Amino acid sequence: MKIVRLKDLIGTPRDVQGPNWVSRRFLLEKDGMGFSFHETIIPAGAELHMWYKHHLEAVYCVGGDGSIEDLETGEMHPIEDGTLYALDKHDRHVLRGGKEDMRLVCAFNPPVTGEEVHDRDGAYALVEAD
Ligand code: 9YT
Repeated sequence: MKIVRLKDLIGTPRDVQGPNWVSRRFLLEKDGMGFSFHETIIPAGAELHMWYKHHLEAVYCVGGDGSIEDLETGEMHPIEDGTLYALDKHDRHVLRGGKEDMRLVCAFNPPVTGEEVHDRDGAYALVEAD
């Protein structure tokens, strides 16, 4: 059994920051679970264009607010505590922070290795994932 505490990830290579996001990677490919598991914070008012071409991702909001725009359909969906979105079609999307920082819990299949550069990982504006 593994026990992972957020406070022990801060400042380690599992604590990754971009201009519009912070992500703490609780579980990576090398942890052998078959998925990776992250907590991502999207600051209030931030905007991220993302496209995970080779990963499926489920994201569950546990705090704050924001929205997701589905770039395939043009639909906009509000996100708040208790909302999950699943990118089951490798959906291109725009994630926007709302009035408060948005706190998201994310799982990736296949798991993120931690070696991806952020644009390859789809987490940088307007850059395709690998
Ligand atoms: C919200 C979201 O897509 N989070 C993904 C995790 C992040 N891209 C990471 O850990 O690199």
